[in-house]
Amino acid sequence: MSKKNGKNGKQANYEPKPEDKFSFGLWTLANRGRDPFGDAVRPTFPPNDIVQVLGEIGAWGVNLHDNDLVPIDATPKERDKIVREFRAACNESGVVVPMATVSLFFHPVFRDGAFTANDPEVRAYALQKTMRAMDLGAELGAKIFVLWGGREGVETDACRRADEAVKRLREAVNYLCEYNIAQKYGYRFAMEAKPNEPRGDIYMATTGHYLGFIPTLDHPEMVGVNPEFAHETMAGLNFMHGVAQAWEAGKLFHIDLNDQYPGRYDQDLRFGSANPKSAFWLVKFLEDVGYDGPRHFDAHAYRTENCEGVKDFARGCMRTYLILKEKAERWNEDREIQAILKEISAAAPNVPKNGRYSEKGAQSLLAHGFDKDAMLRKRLPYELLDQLTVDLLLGVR
Ligand code: DIG
Ligand code: MN
Ligand code: MN
Repeated sequence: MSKKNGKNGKQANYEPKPEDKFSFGLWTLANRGRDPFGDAVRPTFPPNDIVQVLGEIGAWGVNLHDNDLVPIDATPKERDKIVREFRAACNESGVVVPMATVSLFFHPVFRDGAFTANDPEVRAYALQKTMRAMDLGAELGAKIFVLWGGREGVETDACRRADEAVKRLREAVNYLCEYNIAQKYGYRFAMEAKPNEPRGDIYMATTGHYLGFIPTLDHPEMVGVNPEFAHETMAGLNFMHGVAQAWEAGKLFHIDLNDQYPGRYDQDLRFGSANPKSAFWLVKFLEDVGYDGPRHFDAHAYRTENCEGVKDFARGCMRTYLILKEKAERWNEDREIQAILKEISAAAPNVPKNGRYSEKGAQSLLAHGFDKDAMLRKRLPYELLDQLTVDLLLGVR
């Protein structure tokens, strides 16, 4: 792709580097374009070939569900051979495995959920499968384990009480935290929310639900969140706000980047392709706070794409992130923008400070006279501030 002028007129370089920490799930490039109304349009893309392509296009990491790599009924011998060859492919391409996860949603046995299923045998199998997926991830060097409860939900609430589902989920996560400790894997668990699809309603529908759930666990320090742009957007939420709250709580353990038009099924679009302005505020936040985790793209190419188009999709995710990262740097250096920020945050003299409560402070606050007319005269030039942002994003500033 062409290089445009970047910061200070230097040739911009939007080529990804390992230090950008861009990662993709095997399932993203392997997506063959099936949807509920149509069959696959692309050939299978074997894991070891995906790793090679990721290395070629500058990605840092590759992530996987257990069965993205090892078929569910593989024998131990077959499993070990597959893992050995995959590790060799990763070493050959210089691609690392930062995150592992488990498919508790594809096999029909999970049709009623996994950890929250009504059948205790399914719940037990879900635990066993997850433990084995943790073993696999640890073997590949992963230190983050994502849990997405895609089937943990209902079409009818006649099937179980919703608080019983919470209890079952807590029991499973507590158990897996103990397994993590016993095995000395050093995982941090990242819980991923989604409001619906494939179930009519999914428990723990948003990142906020998980932030309320985590403190009730036996090992809350071991558990964080993996917010996904598309999922929070499906719920009609401002994605960056949820990410900011998770970050502020020390719980942003991973992130799933993609894009999504509101009010639609989970589109998992190329990052920044639908809402570049929302993507900008997200990238700006992650870079401003110094987020050092993986920039993971949980997305896939349009069904209309061929194999080359899948590479275009993956390059586009990383390119857009780097373009928006540069825009964020320029926003932070823009004199007019920064002057407005300084003005709108300025406090009039002798305004009582809020901060922590004190008897003296409270008395002073209660005694203070507020001149509401003077407060109303303070301008809030947000239209100008936002237009300057739009100018910058549209490349005319
Ligand atoms: C879907 O958004 C989920 C699954 O693909 C996976 O479990 C998780 C990992 O990022 N995202
Ligand atoms: Mn999704
Ligand atoms: Mn995801």
